[in-house]
Amino acid sequence: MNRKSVIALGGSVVALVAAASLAAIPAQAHNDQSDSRDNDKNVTLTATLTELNGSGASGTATAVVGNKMIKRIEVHADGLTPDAPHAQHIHYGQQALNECPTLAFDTNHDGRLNTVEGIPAYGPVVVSLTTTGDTTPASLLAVDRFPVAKDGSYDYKRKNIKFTDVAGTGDDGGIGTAKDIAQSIRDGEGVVVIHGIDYNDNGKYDFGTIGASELDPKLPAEATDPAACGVLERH
Ligand SMILES: [Cu+2]
Repeated sequence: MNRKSVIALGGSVVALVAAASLAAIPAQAHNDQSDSRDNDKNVTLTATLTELNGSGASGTATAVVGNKMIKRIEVHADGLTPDAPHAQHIHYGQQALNECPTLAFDTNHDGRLNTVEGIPAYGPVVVSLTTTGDTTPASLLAVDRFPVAKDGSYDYKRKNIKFTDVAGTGDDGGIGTAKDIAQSIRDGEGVVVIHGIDYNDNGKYDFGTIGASELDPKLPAEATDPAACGVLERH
């Protein structure tokens, strides 16, 4: 072996060792010890929202989460049904995949994903991103307190949203505590979902094409079907 090839070999060993130690860093960063130390520290999360159900909607969300609170959150969305309210939530469930659903989750094979069909992917609602008042899952369908998409877009901001205990989001589908939910959101398991699609393009949510919502028979399914989705990831 000549001198040049020995140097080349030595170089690749160094590169390999460097790659191995780099690979070890993210694994350490995600162990339980470092997670628990995050409790009193603000973590910034961002989501890229992409369309569901062929809505044509897209957007971004940014949240700063510290302790058991969302210190601030912004959602910017466009391509939505114009001049209509859009329910928006953070979804999470210990038993969910904590991802956005694909059409594979369309369990009744009707070609559209309703909100309930998406729950195995994104989990139940843990925060209602309303414009005023209550932000708990109790407000998940408070259509008069969600942003209205003027010309199809909106910019939403809100501060100091407290996490609460939420039934169905914990171990074995039991109660998830505010603390555990906050930690899971900080760990990148929260999913932002924007709802509302005018499938038949008649300028309003109506019962015409797809009937009533599986969540509330008084609401059209057009008002509640998911239109955009993105995972709140930490960087
Ligand atoms: Cu939702």
